[in-house]
Formats: sequence, structure tokens, C-alpha cells
Amino acid sequence: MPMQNVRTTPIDGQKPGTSGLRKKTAVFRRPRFLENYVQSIFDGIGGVEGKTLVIGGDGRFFNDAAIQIILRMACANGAVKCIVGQGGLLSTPAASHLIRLREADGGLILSASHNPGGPDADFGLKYNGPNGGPATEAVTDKIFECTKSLALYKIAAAEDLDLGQLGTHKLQDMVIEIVDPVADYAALMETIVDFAKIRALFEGGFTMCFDAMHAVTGPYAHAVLEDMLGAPKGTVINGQPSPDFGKGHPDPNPIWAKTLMDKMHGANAPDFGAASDGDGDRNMIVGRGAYVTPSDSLALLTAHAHLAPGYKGGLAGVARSMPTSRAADRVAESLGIGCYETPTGWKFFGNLLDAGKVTLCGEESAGTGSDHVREKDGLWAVLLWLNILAETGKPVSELMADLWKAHGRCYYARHDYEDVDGDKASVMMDGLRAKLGGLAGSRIGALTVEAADEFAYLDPVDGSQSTGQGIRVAFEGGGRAVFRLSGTGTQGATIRLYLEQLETDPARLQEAPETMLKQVRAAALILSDLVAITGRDAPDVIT
Ligand code: VG1
Ligand code: CO
Repeated sequence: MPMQNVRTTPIDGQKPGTSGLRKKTAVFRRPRFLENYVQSIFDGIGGVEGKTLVIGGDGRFFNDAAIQIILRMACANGAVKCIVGQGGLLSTPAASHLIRLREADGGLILSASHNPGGPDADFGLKYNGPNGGPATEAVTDKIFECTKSLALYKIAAAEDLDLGQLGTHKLQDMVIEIVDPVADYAALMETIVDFAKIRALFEGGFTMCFDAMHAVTGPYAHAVLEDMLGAPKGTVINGQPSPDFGKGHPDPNPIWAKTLMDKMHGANAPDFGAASDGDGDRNMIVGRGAYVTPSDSLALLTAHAHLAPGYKGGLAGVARSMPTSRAADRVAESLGIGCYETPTGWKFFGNLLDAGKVTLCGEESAGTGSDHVREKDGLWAVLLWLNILAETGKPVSELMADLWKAHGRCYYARHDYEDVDGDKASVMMDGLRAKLGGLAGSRIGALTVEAADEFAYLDPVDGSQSTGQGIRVAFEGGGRAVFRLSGTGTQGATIRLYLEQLETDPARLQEAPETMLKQVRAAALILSDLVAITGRDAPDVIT
């Protein structure tokens, strides 16, 4: 048998973060690095003998070469079948759907999501379980344990397979089925939103710009928006996936999707704009002259989802990550449905979705999803928005104004301080942690602290606990500041400072967010001593 057991030794730093393992591409390409991690995944999930896996990625540099290695390793480890997206492509939500549709045992998704791609940029790999969702913390802990004691990996000796050839192939005893990455996903979308209604919207002259940011959503958006829904050709821009995302940063926010933002705020702006990230699970929504924060988007979708056929019976509940604004909570309360607060990262939504406790989930980082898959889903969010726009006939700006009038407005911003010295970031977080106990009631700048703690989560479904999930400080009058360190960066530490201010005065619902967040920001900086400790007087990115 042309199988090989290769001796290896553990490699440091293979601890999965918020969403799988993310490293510089050059690190992933080091000898044994990928192989060690893949073998640790296989060992950590109890082996893959007799199992079926879904494999695909966002098309970034090293995607195809890594898939060839993973296929040979799956074969040597006894997997019976791998289902691979043609050309090695699968968006994260499409991979999640495929795992569920084919009742596969799990999947490997190759992506560093919103991080740039290329030989000098980032690469990533994550494992999703049989429910189609990111591995839970219990599973990622096991995988990490395996990385620390690994002594050998198994790999088959075989030629590279042509990933472009649809159909069934064989790698020794293992079947490899190469599938159209778009078809099943597009069919799923048709069962959730009203395609006829959206088609009629475009026929009526409604205009849209979808920026795929040279990433994996391009083929999906071309197929669904232009081919199936009749949006004019050219509606989708940057729709060809490229290994370095056109040298861009495939993160759909006002900074990195600036071309789209300028277009939406310029003369002759389209009615609706949207963008998605490297692996297609994030979305940015922008109306003509009206950017919608992801937190507000979750609230808006919660309020109107029943207008789409997939949710016409109403929602079971909604969940948001802790740093996400509390706008969705206010809508959920008025609808009388449950609302859950989870740690950052989609892996925490899986149990709530599986248990039927929630239908919609969202994160401030431009992720929204529902129980149709177990990942956030960029294009799905855009389609649900289109369905709502078609049903209500109102422009984005008016829908938002109505939402704020009914529930108040949660002004919101996230300030990122990137590539901060790791020790300094820890000093700042430790300092905050030490202060928490005595903060309630104290005056910081112009505000008074109402409550302060370090967020810990008790999963209501399986009882698992996750501690150290971010420091949150609530102020009297509806302000809140949250501090946490990113778990997806590949260089130094990234401090995320999340700022929020509720406003219910009808006369103050159209203010500039910077103005409304000034006091919370000032208090957060005093409390954390961020500037003095890190030497940074301004954030690198504000979204
Ligand atoms: C970031 C976001 C988080 C998101 C994660 C993965 O994590 O804040 O909300 O779930 O990225 O998104 P962190 O730890 O850097 O803050 V993606 O689109 O990379 O799969
Ligand atoms: Co992503």
C-alpha cells in the first residue's frame, strides 16, 4: 500500500482561536506544519476511518496545494469519501450546508476569512462538525491537546488530483466527489426567501451593487443575484475569486470596502449596496447614503424576518455575541421572543440553533445567520434584506429610521488597535480586570458605572462554561464599553474596544455616531489607560 506513516514532533502555537487556526501563510507552508495540524484534527475527533468529509476553501493562495495534502491524509487515515468544491472552492456557509445536506461527518474549511491572502499574508484551517457548525470548544481543546503530543502523521503517496473536474474520482480506496460549489447553496436560498418578489423588485428598476471583494462569494453572487434573480450584469463587482483578493483586504466594512461606500454615498448611488468577506460568511449592508451597522442589521432582520417565506411562522429567538450592540435585544423583547448573549465566535451559536432556541444569530463583526446552516452567511443576509425591501417598498434609510423610532437607537462603533505588543495588551487587560470589583457606582469622566464584569458564558444547552470572554462596563444612561483581545490575528495582539450608546430621544436619532459615543469612549480610555500602556493615541481601524 502506498501509505506512509511519517514521524513528526509537536509544533508549538497550534492552538485554534476564535475561528480555527490562523497563521501567516509562510508558517502554514513550513515543513510538517499543515500535516501536523490536520493529523491533530483527525485524532482529536476520534479518527476519520469510515467517515465522509466535506472539503473546500476561499481560494486564497495555498488553498489548492493544502487541499491536495488534506485529501492524501484523509485517504491514509481511512476516510471513505471526500466531497470537494470544484476548484477547491466552497464558501463557509456553502460548506456548512453541504455537510448537513450530505449528512457528512464533518468538514475542513480552508480560510483566514477577512484576513488578506497571499504568500506574505494569512492562511487558516478550521474543522466543522456533523451539524455543519464550527467545532465546539470541547472539540478544539481536544485537537489542541493532540498537537502537543503528536508523534506521526499518515499520508498516502499519490499524484495531485485535478480539482477542476466535476464528478467522482478515486484516490486509492477513497472516493472523491467534486461538486459545483454553488448549486446546492443556491437551491437552499430559494427555499428561504421569495425569489419571485425579489425578481419583480429588480424588474421594477431597483438598483444594487454587490462587492464580492475578489473573494469566494463572487460565483455565488453572480449566479444568485444576476442569473437567478435577474439583477443586471455588473450588479456584482470584483466577482472573480483571486488568490490574493486583488491585493485587497476582504473585510466588508466601511474602511476596506471603501469603493462601495463611496459609490453608495455619491451621486446616482444604487438603491442598495452589500459586500462580503474572504470566505463569504460576513456581510456589509448599506443603503443609498445610509450605512447600517451589523448590530442594527441583526435588529432589523429580527424585526422583519417574518416577511420572508422561510420565517413566516416567526422566530424562536435571537442570539448575539456579547460585544454586539443590544439593539436586537430590544426588538426581541417587543416580539416576546428569547434573546441570548454568547461569547464572540460562531461556535457558540451552534447549540442554541440545534436546540431550536434561536432562529437568527449575529455579531457586530458583520456576521448574520440563521438556522438554515450553522455558520454566518453573507449572501443569505443580503437576500433576506432584499426580500424585506421588496415587501415593505421602503428604502434602507426609512427602515432604519422606523426601527430607531420604535426601539431607540444603539449608536455603535468598534475601535481596533492592531499589532500591539502582546505583553502591553495583557497589562492593560489585567489592569482592567483588577479594577472590576470596585467599579460600580464610580464616576469615570462624565459617566457613572452601573455594572462591570468579565464575561463568562454558561451554555444553556450543554452546561459547558467559557470564562474570560471580554471585559464589559455598563454606564448609567445606556452606555457600554467592552474590551477584548482578538483571537483571529496573526501578528502581535489586536485590542478591540467596542463602544455603544443607547438613545431614545426622538430628536436625537440622526446624530453622528462619533458625537454620541464621545463620552463612552473617553470613559473607556480613562478606565483602561490604553494610550499610556500601549503608546497608541488612536485606533488603526474604526468600524
Ligand atoms: C473576529 C470577530 C468575530 C468573528 C471572528 C471570525 O474574531 O470579532 O466576531 O466571529 O472574527 O469571523 P476576533 O477574535 O478577531 O475578534 V470570520 O468571518 O473570520 O470566520
Ligand atoms: Co469570514
